Amino acid sequence: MQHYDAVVVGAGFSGIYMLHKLREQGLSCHLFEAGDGVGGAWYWNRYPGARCDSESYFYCYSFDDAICQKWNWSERFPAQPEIERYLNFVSEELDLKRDMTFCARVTKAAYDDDTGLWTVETDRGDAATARYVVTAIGGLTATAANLPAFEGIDDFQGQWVHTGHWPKGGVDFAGKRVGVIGTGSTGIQAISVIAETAAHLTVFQRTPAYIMPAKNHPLDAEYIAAIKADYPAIWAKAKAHRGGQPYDPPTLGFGDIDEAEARRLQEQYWDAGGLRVVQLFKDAYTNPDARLFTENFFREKVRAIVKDPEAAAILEPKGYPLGAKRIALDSHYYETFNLPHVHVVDAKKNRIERITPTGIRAGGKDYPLDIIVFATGYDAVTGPFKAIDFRGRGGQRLADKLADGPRAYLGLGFAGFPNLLTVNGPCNPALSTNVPTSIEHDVEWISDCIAYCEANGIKAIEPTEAAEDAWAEDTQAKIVGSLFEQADSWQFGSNVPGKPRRFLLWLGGLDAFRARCTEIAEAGYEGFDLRR
Ligand code: NA7
Repeated sequence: MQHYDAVVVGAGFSGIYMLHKLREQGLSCHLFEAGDGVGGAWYWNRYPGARCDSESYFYCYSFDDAICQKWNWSERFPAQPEIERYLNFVSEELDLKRDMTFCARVTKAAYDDDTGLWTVETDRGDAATARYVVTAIGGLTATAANLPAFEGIDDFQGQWVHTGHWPKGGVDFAGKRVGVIGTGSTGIQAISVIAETAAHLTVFQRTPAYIMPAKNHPLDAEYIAAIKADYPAIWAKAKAHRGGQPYDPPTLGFGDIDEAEARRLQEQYWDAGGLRVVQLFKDAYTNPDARLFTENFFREKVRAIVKDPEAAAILEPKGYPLGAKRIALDSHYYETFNLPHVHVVDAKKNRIERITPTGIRAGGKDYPLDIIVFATGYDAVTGPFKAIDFRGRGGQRLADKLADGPRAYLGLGFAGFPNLLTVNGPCNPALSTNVPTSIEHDVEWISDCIAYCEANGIKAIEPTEAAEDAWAEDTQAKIVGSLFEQADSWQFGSNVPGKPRRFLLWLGGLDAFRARCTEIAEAGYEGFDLRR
């Protein structure tokens, strides 16, 4: 059996950088990846319209200025193919692919108490031992796609597909009657593109989202040059920001300007695209008047764009406060519902009862369909860990630890699982931030931690039960009184029937998280058991 110092699982943003860091520090490393190329979430999510809603110039690595200078983003908000190309470019620049095995899904990783080694197995029969295993499996991944258990799906005579593992050859919607279930950020992106070729499109919407125009556009050479010259300052700002974004926090309070001026700024920011509308006021989420003012602006926009008042009433966001669920960016989403062949069904009022051989039955009505697209999200954060049979000390199963909700120390490791380190694990802030900024932090922290163990003769490191308990509790404490409590969301696990309603992300802010992780490391890895 092949032996390595470290095995990395997954070749997305996390795994690519993790492999580079560990290799750079002289360890023998290998990476296993289920897809036939690098990309991770950006490999599997090749559905029509798939696009990032962080701006391209900071949705990328900062660690290597040569890479920053060499790569040119073509659009303000990068589309899936470009992000996949970027990750291939980085992997090739750093010559990483020679240490990667593709089409190899890790199915099991077990720790041997006697040897202190992990054995990692894949679905195609690879097996390797390693002293360290680092998971770079993401929190919203194909292995943990959420496919609601609708009755009748096996009898559907048409084609169905989940956005999280979209066929590489694409899906041909031309002339087809298409149904899309789900209007989270994925459905919102896919719907307007599917509508371009489908003969008829029915959208089944359970909860209307707060959506802003992305106003995506190509980037010109002058803009790109200015960004490249400014990268040191951009990265410093992103790393100090609670959301990992290189933005100045808003300074304007809702009461600081009159309503006419507030309205003028809202219009200006709406036209500029991106998240500015919700970042207009520093108290947009904490002051109920500010929030209502912003929520009403969204509702007015929907009513102004969508011509059919019945459709507008279904689409306008309501029933939960702004900020309680993820806000989405769109390209012509609302305008799509003005097309004669596009219809929206209120799937809260008219619940999807079943899939029939010829379509979907909702609210007692049959919708004949040729293709059903499930844009129904993921068993987020804990799902990808439960999809692999991780066995720790004494054969304990990680899936059992996670059965009652998210647990992990800092989202970087689990008690009972020595030398298993996790980039963006449960109870980590990453998915509430600009993810690559968080990933870089976690990868660098893990790499430093392993270097510390190697330098100090430490054979095994794992969080103590007490530290893990305290962090898991703090994760829940952080959201008490927050808006998140007022809605069902994947962040709460409430999109997956039977999943405990426990918040999956640590919401203390990336800036505070970075500071805490540094303190912990400087204190000799406080909260960890280190065995020589
Ligand atoms: P999300 O945000 O979890 O959205 C899933 C959508 O599917 C959402 O509109 C759900 O409605 C809907 N859904 C889920 N189950 C059902 C059933 N049973 N019936 C009807 N509708 C259903 O997933 P996305 O893929 O859009 O985005 C996930 C993250 O990936 C995103 O936040 C980005 O960070 C990247 P609901 O809102 O639960 O009523």
